[in-house]
Amino acid sequence: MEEIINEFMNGVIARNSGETEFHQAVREVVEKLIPFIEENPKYKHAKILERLVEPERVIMFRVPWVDDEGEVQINKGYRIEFNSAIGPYKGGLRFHPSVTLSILKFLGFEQILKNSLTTLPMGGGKGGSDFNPKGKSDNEIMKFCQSFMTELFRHIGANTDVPAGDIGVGGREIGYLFGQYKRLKNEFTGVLTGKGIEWGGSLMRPEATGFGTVYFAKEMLNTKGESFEGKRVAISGFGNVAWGAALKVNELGGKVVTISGPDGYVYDPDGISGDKIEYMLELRATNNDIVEPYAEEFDVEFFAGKRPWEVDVDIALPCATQNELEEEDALNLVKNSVICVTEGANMPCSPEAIEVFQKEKILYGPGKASNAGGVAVSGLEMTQNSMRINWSSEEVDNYLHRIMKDIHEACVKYGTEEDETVDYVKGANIAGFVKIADSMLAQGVV
Ligand code: NDP
Ligand code: 2IT
Repeated sequence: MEEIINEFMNGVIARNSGETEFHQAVREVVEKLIPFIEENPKYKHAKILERLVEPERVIMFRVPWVDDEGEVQINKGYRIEFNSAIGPYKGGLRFHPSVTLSILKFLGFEQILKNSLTTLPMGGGKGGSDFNPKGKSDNEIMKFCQSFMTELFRHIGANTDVPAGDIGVGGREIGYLFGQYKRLKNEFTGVLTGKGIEWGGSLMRPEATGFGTVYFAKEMLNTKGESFEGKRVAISGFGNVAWGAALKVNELGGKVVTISGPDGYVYDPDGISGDKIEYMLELRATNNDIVEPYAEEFDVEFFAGKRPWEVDVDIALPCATQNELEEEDALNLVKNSVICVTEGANMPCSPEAIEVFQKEKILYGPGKASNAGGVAVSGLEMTQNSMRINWSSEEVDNYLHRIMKDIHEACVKYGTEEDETVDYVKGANIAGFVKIADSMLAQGVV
């Protein structure tokens, strides 16, 4: 089996040279899928996997704009329309200086399987720019978004491709992007999700990814007769996902003791709750991208240049970015008897870290399953837009809760091993794949 996997990966690496994050994401998936496909030859003969790793369309474009000093700036813009077997392309936009084609292809690839897991009819896509929002004025952000949409608008649509937010793209950016789309197309449609409540957004969308991650972790803990009650929890990041996760952990009786930024992490032994969580929103809004001011504001310790995984906790929720939890961090968590690691971010744990967790039989939830709540509520926003009605917070939250439970069940169904433990990586990959693969088979060689 190892040989077949290596041969497949060699092909992927040769055709997508230098795209290391994309290779990493594909390897994680095919390691679990190839043994399954070998047992199901119909997928093999139709070359479903070979087709799955090739995006249907990649759009790359220039984004020129003028900054507040009157200087011309040029960024790269991208949209990866990866797979439309089960619905219109769907996935976020990331604005961050680290954005490359490789990063967006890894995210778009993961999104195909994630969206399938949500049970909603959404294909996979991702986009973004190497634009750095750090230190930019509101006017500059608007100018950039308008220029970005001036090219993107011709490729997207409510039934074609529906972008949303990701790192560096929140409610403000979606507003500017939507305004420009509407102006260019002269139509008011659900072409983006994460919109404001007054103009077509869904209640609970800002909370959805973090809440969903914690609902998923709750289900995982439940398989061991455990819960969040009284547990110490390490969260990384201080953005949208980290914020939602912190709120829900508190509601379920857990204590959040860390958040982090690119500058380091803060350790708050009394717990990050109430006003302190609201302060996270203030921190993000400053556009300074540092978490240290939290430590000054609440008189707690700040660890410069360090990651929160060295703190003694029961549960870890990485919610910042890819490859932010590596082998050494995993060993630290294990040493401190962590019982559950659930990903709020996309691919935050390196392959070596995942190996540590799986070897030690620690509950490990991969992002494509555990952070699917964000895109799931995006799907519910699309439904509400189509119906031209708005659901209450309670209705959306009930849907979200049910979807996360269903995803957990699907992982258990496809990932339970002989010793009764659950390999959530295997479960998520196979459960997400089957629906896509069967749809691709039905639609012929396209
Ligand atoms: P935000 O922009 O709100 O926050 C991102 C956080 O991660 C910030 O604290 C950010 O700090 C930090 N971060 C980003 N890049 C790096 C880096 N290279 N090194 C260290 N820290 C970094 O984004 P979100 O909360 O929306 O996204 C967080 C994660 O969750 C991402 O992996 C995203 O793909 C994933 N996700 C998001 C969903 C959503 O609906 N928003 C849905 C599902 C997953 P800084 O900006 O200062 O670098
Ligand atoms: O990674 C993700 O799932 C997202 N950034 C959310 C995508 C979406 O379309 O809501």
